[in-house]
Amino acid sequence: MKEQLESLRNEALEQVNSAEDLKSLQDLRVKYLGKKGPITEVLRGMGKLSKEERPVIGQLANEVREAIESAIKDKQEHLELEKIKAQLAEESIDVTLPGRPVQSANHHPLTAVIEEIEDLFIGLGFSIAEGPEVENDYYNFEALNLPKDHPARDMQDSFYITEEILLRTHTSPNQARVMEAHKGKGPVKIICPGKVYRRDTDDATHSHQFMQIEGLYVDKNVRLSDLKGILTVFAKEMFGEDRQIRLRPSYFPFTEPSVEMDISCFHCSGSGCSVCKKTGWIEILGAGMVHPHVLEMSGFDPKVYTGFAFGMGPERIAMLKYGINDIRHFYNNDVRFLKQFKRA
Ligand code: 2U9
Repeated sequence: MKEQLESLRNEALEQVNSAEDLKSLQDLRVKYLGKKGPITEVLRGMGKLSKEERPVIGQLANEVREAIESAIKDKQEHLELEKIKAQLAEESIDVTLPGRPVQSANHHPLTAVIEEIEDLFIGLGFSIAEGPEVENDYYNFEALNLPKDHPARDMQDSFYITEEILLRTHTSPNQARVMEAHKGKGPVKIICPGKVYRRDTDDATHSHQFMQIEGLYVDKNVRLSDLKGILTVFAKEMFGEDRQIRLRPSYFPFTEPSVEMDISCFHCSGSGCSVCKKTGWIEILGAGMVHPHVLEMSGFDPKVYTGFAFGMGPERIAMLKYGINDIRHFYNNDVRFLKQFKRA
């Protein structure tokens, strides 16, 4: 019995020692220490032994069981450690690998130009005012000195929802709304940016939907020279410190007198090139003194108040500034175009 137990210990320890994984170790535990295992069997047969043999064999059987248990425990710890080490080696991260480039977004070039213009005018004391794109005939035309039969309406044909409701053809109706809300009391000093619509056929320089930025300053003693000063600051900030401006007489139903503003060519400084079509000057915007009748219709007394207004197309400004040759690029959302305008 003694020899049997000792050889059982040697056999079990050898097998535990050479176990290659946790599963075979578990099988060995069941085989040697389980209820149907050889040690349990020895302990169960103790009754058949003599009084003298019983404690000796009992002690030995316990020692063998403890030895096997402890060997299994040690081996289990060893195998678990090995498993973690293998896992760590397999899943290790090489922190020296270069990262994947992150795609950074940028503003749409039109948004960037509009925000640049807005910032400039905010710096000159103007506020931003936005209004509805679906307008009624009164604010879009009548309040701006374009009564129903006025020939200038032909140049601003729109998309009509009903006879009286249309998509606005300019941002001016919003200025009329703001003036009206001031109830005849100045100053009104606003910049109105936004989308406008015209029934035009799209080509490289026309679009049925485009952006406008208009400005309005109504107060006591506002003069054409104030308009000239503001526009000079604008031209220099947007197109370079050495820009000069010139005002040419023009006509708009809502301003009197009306002017068009040119800047000296930023490409050739006035000597004549393809950008300025050999004239030395580039047309930038339209402006004028608010027509007394327009002031009156929006609740301002033209004997007390005067005002200037101007309007420009941010697409045209952006096309000139960045050398873009087709207005449709702004609306096609081609990333190859859009990602060229990343600001530093
Ligand atoms: C009120 C009174 C007067 C706004 C003005 C212009 C001149 C002008 C065009 C330039 C190119 C629009 O983008 S464009 O098509 N605009 O030339 N706009 S004065 O005058 C106003 C506006 C509102 C109450």
